[in-house]
Amino acid sequence: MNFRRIAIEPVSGNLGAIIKGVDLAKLDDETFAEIHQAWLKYSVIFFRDQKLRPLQQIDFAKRFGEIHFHPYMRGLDDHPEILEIIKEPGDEYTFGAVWHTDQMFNPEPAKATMLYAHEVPTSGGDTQFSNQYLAYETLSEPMKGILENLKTFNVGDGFRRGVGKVNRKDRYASNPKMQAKIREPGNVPTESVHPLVRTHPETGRKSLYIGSHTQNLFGFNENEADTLIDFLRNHSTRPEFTCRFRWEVGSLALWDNRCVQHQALADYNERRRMHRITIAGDEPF
Ligand SMILES: O=C(O)CCC(=O)C(=O)O
Ligand SMILES: [Fe+2]
Repeated sequence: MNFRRIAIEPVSGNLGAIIKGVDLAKLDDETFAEIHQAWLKYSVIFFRDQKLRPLQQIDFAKRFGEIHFHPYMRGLDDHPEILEIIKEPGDEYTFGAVWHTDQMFNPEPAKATMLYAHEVPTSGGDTQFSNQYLAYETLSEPMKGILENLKTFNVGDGFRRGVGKVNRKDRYASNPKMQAKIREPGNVPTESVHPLVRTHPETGRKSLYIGSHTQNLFGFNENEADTLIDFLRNHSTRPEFTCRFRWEVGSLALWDNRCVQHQALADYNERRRMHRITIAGDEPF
């Protein structure tokens, strides 16, 4: 596709692009169509210097599909579609600071996540993204053969692998503002079974579907599953599959959870405040 209304500046060799020449508060359908194509092509897109009120961000998000509401975190009082991600100096818990794909513990995970920066640290607090098409394509044929048709078991709280804190309130204890957003009752079940190799419903490409929520592989012994999961999590986040985004106030990122893992970097001790909207997705196949 030729891009006529937007300019594109890739941020790495394998995924991610900054889209230029666009004011997201005043978007026409033709420009949106190009943005959508760029999103499918680069898997994560970024915009700089946007000035969006909450309703304008919600309107842009709705162009990609229905809004997804987080199962156990509350959004803003006036705009429940928006979850404010906030970290204050002294907070030790950083939301999303491990490689993952959003809502993988959900039977119908959010297809996309949009993050819009309101306050950013003077340095640090970048976000990394990793291309899961490549993670799949670079596996050997015998390994692809083993992984084909495998199913993962995923949970919202890592009880066996991962963070090791089963109770959500405890997990968020060192970030009181995020802890206060946990819905009551906070301990709603968050479990899912998904294909380890999935097909993207829009691009038709296969990708690896794994992240920090993945606990087990069906049919394998625990140590077999652990070994494979460890290998795949390392492989799927190899530096050459990734890009890294430096936030500025007014930056907006939109990533495709069907083919991208991401992680927040916990390398700062200043206030950082983002407005996050997730878009509903379908059952992976
Ligand atoms: O704050 C970030 O950079 C990303 C956090 C995250 O994982 C998310 O918003 O889904
Ligand atoms: Fe995330």
